[in-house]
Amino acid sequence: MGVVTTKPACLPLDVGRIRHDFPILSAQVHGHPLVYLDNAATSQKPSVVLDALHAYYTQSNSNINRGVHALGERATEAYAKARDVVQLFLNAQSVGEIVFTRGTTEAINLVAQAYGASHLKVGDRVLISQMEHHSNIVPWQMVCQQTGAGLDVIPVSDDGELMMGRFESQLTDRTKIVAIAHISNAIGTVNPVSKIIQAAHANGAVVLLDAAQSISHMAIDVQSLDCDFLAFSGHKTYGPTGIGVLYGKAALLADMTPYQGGGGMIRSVGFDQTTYRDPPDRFEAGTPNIAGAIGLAAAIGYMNQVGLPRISAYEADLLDYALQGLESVEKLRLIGRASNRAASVSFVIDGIHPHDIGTILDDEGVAIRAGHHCAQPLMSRLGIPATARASIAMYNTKHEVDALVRAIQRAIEVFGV
Ligand code: 7TS
Repeated sequence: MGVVTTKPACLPLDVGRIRHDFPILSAQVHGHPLVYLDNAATSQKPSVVLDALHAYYTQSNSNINRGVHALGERATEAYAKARDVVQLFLNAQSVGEIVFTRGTTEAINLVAQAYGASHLKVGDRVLISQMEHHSNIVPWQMVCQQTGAGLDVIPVSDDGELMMGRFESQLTDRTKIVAIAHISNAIGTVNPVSKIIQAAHANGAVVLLDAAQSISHMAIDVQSLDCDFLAFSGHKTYGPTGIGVLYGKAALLADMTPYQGGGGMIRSVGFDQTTYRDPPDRFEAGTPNIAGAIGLAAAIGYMNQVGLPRISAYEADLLDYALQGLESVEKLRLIGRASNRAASVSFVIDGIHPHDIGTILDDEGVAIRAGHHCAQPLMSRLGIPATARASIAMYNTKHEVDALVRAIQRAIEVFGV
């Protein structure tokens, strides 16, 4: 009789192998091995991304969509291929739904101006939350000022969760746009975005999902989520800075007028009349970040190879370990206690300013972020000016979390609190 073996559906992530792929992780800082826990600000880049950038600039560098020459064709093809990679990654219906931008911030501004400015009028409402990053607040304030629409804000509980009961009553037939973070950059709350999207659609509103903090931590399928727009940045997803993505449903993009004009986005230009190309070109005026798109495609290829379900499982375990470690530190207070959380953990220690915590940790080679995390309204709600924040990526280890906890203990000793 043969022996039946069952293979685990998903082998655990091999962090040792992964760390090898990121050259910067072997750096020393102030005589200590680098412990990089500032991934919510930007992630480090694997060699495949660095190599893709190098190969592009050494073998294919050229402008795109104009060329009769070989390099121009190569660059054009590589840029188009990068868009295909993003389409598959998000499971968008077509490549026309993928607009390359400078990052999340530019993608949100694009929707605010190219959709919001022409669809909002006096009396309409835009609904955001109290835990948004400034880049999902200010563009909406600007377009509300332009159009006479108003801004509503879903409140956050003491635990750092959206108050969904309030959301349901705030959502009315005057709500035209709901713009919401998938994961809070400041406190790591994972928001119930499927519920929000369904409720918004039932009220006739479109939904923009700010996926800046979720895209490298969980698999996202825009068709099953049914979000109307989604924004993310390449540099937080193991890719280069200066490149990001706006996903928009084809029917919505087709109905939007561009908010920037220039080369590459036009069909024909006359002094009396100019006509625009179809999306996505319509929204990509000027020479785009060609190398950035190619680097982002390489980063997505890397994440796909490791597998987002595997990354999520590994990071969930690591985050639990970090929460336990931090909770064991006397005098440390965790900020944000959402039941569903990922990636980032914020804390304060009474008597030590978060910037001082950050400086002492840096002396030990431990990189975290201190400040308001571009979420000042959330900080006000929680009654604090700032926090210290550790944020993880797939290459972080329990050993590094131990180093974080040790460095915090040292900060407490130094300040004698
Ligand atoms: N939205 C969220 C949720 C973010 O976390 C960030 C950046 C942005 C938008 C803006 O992204 P950008 O790439 O366009 O700048 N968040 C952070 C952070 O937490 N620390 O540094 C940047």
